Order: sequence, then structure tokens, then C-alpha cells
Amino acid sequence: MKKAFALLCFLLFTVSAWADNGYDLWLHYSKVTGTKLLRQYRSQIVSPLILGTSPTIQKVREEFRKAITVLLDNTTTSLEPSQTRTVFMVGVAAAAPHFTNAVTAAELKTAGSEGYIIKSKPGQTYITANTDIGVLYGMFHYLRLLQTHQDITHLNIVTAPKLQLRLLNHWDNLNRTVERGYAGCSIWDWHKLPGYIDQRYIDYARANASIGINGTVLNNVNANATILTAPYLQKVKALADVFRPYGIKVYLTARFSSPIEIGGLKTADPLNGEVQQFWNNKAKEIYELIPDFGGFLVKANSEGQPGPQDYHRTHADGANMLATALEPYHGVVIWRAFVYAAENPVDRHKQAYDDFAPLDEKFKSNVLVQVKNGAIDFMPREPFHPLFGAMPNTPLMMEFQITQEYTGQGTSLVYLAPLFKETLESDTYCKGKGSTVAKIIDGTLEGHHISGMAGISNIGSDMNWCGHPFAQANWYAYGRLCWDHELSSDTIAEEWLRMTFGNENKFIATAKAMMLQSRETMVEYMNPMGLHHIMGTGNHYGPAPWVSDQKRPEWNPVYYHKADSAGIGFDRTATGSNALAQYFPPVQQQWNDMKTCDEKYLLWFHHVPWTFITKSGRSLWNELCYHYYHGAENVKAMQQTWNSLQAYVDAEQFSHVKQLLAIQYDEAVWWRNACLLYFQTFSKMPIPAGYEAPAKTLAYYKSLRFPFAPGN
Ligand code: BDP
Repeated sequence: MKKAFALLCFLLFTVSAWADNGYDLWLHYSKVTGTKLLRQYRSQIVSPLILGTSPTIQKVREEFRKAITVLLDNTTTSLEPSQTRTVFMVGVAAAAPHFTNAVTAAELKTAGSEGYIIKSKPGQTYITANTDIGVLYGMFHYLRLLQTHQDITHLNIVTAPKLQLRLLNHWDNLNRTVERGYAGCSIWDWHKLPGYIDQRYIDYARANASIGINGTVLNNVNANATILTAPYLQKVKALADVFRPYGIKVYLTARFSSPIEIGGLKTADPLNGEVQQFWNNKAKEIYELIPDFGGFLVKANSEGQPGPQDYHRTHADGANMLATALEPYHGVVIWRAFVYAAENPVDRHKQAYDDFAPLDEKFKSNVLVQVKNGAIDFMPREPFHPLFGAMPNTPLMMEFQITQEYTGQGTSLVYLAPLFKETLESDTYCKGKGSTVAKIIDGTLEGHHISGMAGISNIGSDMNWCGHPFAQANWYAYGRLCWDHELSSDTIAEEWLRMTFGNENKFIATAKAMMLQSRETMVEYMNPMGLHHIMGTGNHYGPAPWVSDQKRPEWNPVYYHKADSAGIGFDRTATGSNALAQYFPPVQQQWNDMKTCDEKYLLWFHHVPWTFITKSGRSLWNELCYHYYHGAENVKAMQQTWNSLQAYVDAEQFSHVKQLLAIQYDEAVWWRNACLLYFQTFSKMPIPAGYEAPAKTLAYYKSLRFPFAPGN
């Protein structure tokens, strides 16, 4: 008896220990709870008929079977035609007249090449689209409804993605390190490819397809030309073959100097005939292997990368040369605008605009320019990049960073949808009020034929893919916003929580509130009031606002905060660098007066006296102290919140997040203390009474080193 009990305990323990290691992501199917709901689902989903035999439709079938077997706790649901009066049909509209009877031509037009239609009434369900991939997306949407316990008897959904290129950018190196990766090694095992296809590649594709991501750039923007050699292209082809049924195209970063490194040429000058021929041949070679290859992503003349300016050519010359090579195959060039020159005395904020805005009409039609959300670099909070709105003739792609290089790296619970939304909803006023960044990148403002968004991936070889269990939410949110940038952060968080952790309302409400607050909390304890780029050098881990010894001025935090005895902040108005002039006048007006400037951006645009009275009535110094302390306190509150949710979460997941929150709290206190002690050397003002005094000295914080911090 005792033995049996011990065995039972062992089994229970083992099952729960393995039950939720996070590998399933948001595709964590579990039995629908609630008898009424289960009854509804079981009566609606009877003898589902999935029409078609293509590889994509096979995936639809596999996923559907896998999901409903668990969700409906039903191993017997047949996928054969039904003799009953219940109809449940899935497939492309052309496959059966039932579909075209159920939906209108206008609805199919709206769905386009990737969208889908879901219609239901009691006893009848149709999931259809113009294409196989639309059907797959529709199926995932339907499963999401089941996973989140929605009523499925009166559905009338017609949807299409707002953006065409919905890409992940992996900053993965060929040796499996990941630049700014905090979740283990690269998931691409180049050495064993093409022979060994890891199950992860398939699950990666499933997860991406489930949120509508349709492209992946496999390698780092700081590129290695080896990826373009014949043996590596075979490896790339193997991945492309895995991803194809899931509607995911492969893209590669192209090192601009490849003609020299792997082509035996002496130059990479884009106007040189041999160089052009090298790229034309390379494109041909790639498309013979991978007929649906997406195209090239290029980082050129930035942070030491080679580029056309090495030959006194423009970014457009470089991009157009590659665009010509890809054009016959309908490939695109995605050219990054993240550039700042080594020896440029101009405010870094202004450099990309200065380089790119004049090139607006110079790019070929298969070139997109990929612009980071802000002009500096994925900071916890940045005003939108002034290039949005400044290049009406060029399709601009958004580049967001999903990996948390500057937003807490691998240890912090920071839900990034509010950051993404803040940028997308910003009004550029380029064509009057309502010219939002979202409308620029989705192409609707200027009527572009092509549009896209890129997210720097946070995926690695960790069991749960993203390191921090909550970092999965950022991958999810990014994909959902690519499909529909009008979705709210709240909606997306709720979907993700329900799909990942289950549907307990108390859990959802509490965890969601914590997620929604988390980004602002991080801003408060790291970079309040428009401070930016004050992190550690190289690894970008932790605070180091004092660093001033880097050889390039803009690599030094002191360049950005400019603290002195008079005040703190970067004057980017007409009396300073005048970066503000790169924005349209109504935006300038919002930010050009320190008395009216939104305090979120105050120190981004102004050098503000320590004694300046802020909107709260506190002096600037006291306000900074308030934010730093408030942010750290909020992390403590997050810890308490998480502890209150223990009963709702798998033990392994619970403990994982709990331990990381403890680290996050220590890091928040460290940011707060280090920054305030350092800035205090200029303000000469006391930390207000009532706040606990920093535990360590400034010298101590300055002495900290992290030579093996990940991602560097
Ligand atoms: C910076 C990263 C660096 C990247 C660079 C980029 O620190 O590792 O190479 O962005 O976007 O934020 O190219």
C-alpha cells in the first residue's frame, strides 16, 4: 500500500514536473472545462470535413486532430464526411459549392490571399479562404476561440492581415551564438543540417503560423558571407522545405562584401559589372534551390558593417543592385535604416534621417526600408523615428525588438505590446492629423503595394523557447500585431494568458493587470522621463550612466544624458542639436517647450534644470527619485501578485517566474540606486526623506563587471 502510494506520488510529481515546461507555448491545448461549454463544442464540432490534400491542408488536419482530441477530450471524433445534419467544413472556397454558398464574393475578396472566413450557426460551421494558407490561419483562429472558451455558435469572421511581410529577424550566428539572445543557443543547428531536421523547426513553424508570421530571416544582420555558399544554401533549403507548408518564407541577411569574401572579387562596388554579376548569379543559385525565397535583409555602413558608402555610393545604389538581382524571382530587398557613422559629429538621433530622407524616390519598387521604432535604438521608451512620414515614396517596414536587449534581458517580466502600440499609434502628422505610424507601415497612407514589419526574435534553444516564461507573450503579441495592429495590448495579453495558462478568470484578470503595467514599471526604474542609453557598455546589462571612455562619442552614456551641475537631458530643440526639426510641425509643437513637453520625453528633448518644477509639483530631481523608487516598488508588487497566483499555475512555471521576479527586483533596486547616486553627484540634492537610502556606494556600483553576460 505504502509502495503504491509512493509510486502514485512519484507519478503525479513527474507528470506535473513535465506537464508544463513551456515548450508548447500558447498552443498548449488542454481539456475545455465547464460542462455547458464542452457540450456546445461537442455538438458543434461533429464529423469535421477538411477538404484538400496539399501539404498545408495536411497540416490543418494534423493540427485540428491534435487540438480537438485534447480540447474536447475526444479521441473518436472522425474526420470523415458526416451522415448527420451537422455540417463542419474546412477548406479553400473553390473546393466545394458549400463554401461559396456560405460566404459572399465580397467576403472572399476581403480575405485576399492570406485571410479567411469563419461562419457558424448552431450545427453549421464553415472555415474557408481563397488559399490553403488562409485555411490554416483560419483553423488556428478557430482553435484559439476554443482555447479561450468563446461561444462558437454564431461566428461571422472575415479577416485579412494588415501587413504583407510579417517577419521574424533572427540575430543568429552560424556558430549558434545569438546576438542579444537570452534564451540559449540558436535553434538552427547548422552543423547537422541538412541531414537532421530537429522537431523544433516544425514546432517553430507551427507556432509562427498560428499567429500569422509568414517569413523568417535566419541569420544575424551582422552577417557572415558563408551563409551564401553552396553547402550552407543546402541547409537553408532544408529549413525552407520544412517551413513552406506553414506559409513561412525564408530570407537571409546578405553581407555587402560577399563578392570579395566568397566571390573572389577585389571590390563590392555596387556599380561594378562583376559585382552585379556575382549577385545575379547568387540569386539564380538560391532560387533554383528555394523557388519561394523571400529576399535579402541588409545592414550596411552601420557599426562597422561594409556597405555602398565604402565606394562612395549611396544606400539606394546598394539596395538597387540587389533588387535587380532578385527582381526576376519576385524577391525583395529589405534595407535597414539603422545607420550612424563612425566619425559624425551630428546627433546620432539625426543621422538615419539625414542619410535616407533624401533618397526617398531613389529605390527600386522591390526595396523596403526597415526603420527601427525610434531613432536611437530600441530603448525602453523612444519617441517614434522621424523617418516615418519623411519617405512617402518608399515602403517603410517597422523594426521592433522582441528580444529584450534594453528591456530587462532574460530576467525581467516586461510585456512589450504597450511599447509596440505606443509607436504604432503615434501620429506623425505627415499628411495631417491621423497620419499614424501604423498607417505608414501598412501602406494605406500612401497606397504602397507592399508593406511589412520585422521583429528581432527572442527565440533560442531553451526548453521554453524564450527563456523567461512571459517572454513568449512578446513573440505572440508581435505576431498578432503584424496581423492586426489595431488589436489592443489588453486583448492580446488575455488571449495569450488563456491559451498558455488556462481560463481561470481570477488568474487572468490579475496576471493581465500585472503584464499591462510591466513595461511602464521597467521604464520607471531604468529610463524615466526620457532618459536613454545609460546601460552597461557592450553587454548592455544593468546601469552605467557614468561611462565616458568609449572611443566613439555616441557609445558613451554621458553623451545621452548630459548631466551637469545645471541639469540633465539632451537638448534636441533649436538651441541644441535640433533633431526635433526632423518631425512635422505639430509634433515639434508637442515637444519643443520643456514646460509643455510630455514628461515621458522631457529629457529626450531638453536639458532641464534640477530645480525645474514638473507637472506633479515636484522638482525635476525629486520627480526622478519618485519614478526610480516607484518603479522598484512596483516590481515588489509584481512579486506579491505572482505569489497570489500560485494555485492557478503549474508548479514548475510558478517557481520559474517567482525566481526571475526576485532577480528583477534586485536589478530594479540596482538601477535605481546606481542611477540616483550618480546623478546626485551633479544635482547635489538629497534623496527625499521617506525613501530608503541606497545600500551601497556609487563606487561599488561602478565596480561591477559582467564579462560573461549573455547576448554580447
Ligand atoms: C544594437 C545592438 C547590436 C545590433 C544593432 C543592430 O546592440 O548588437 O547589431 O543594434 O540593430 O541595438 O544592428
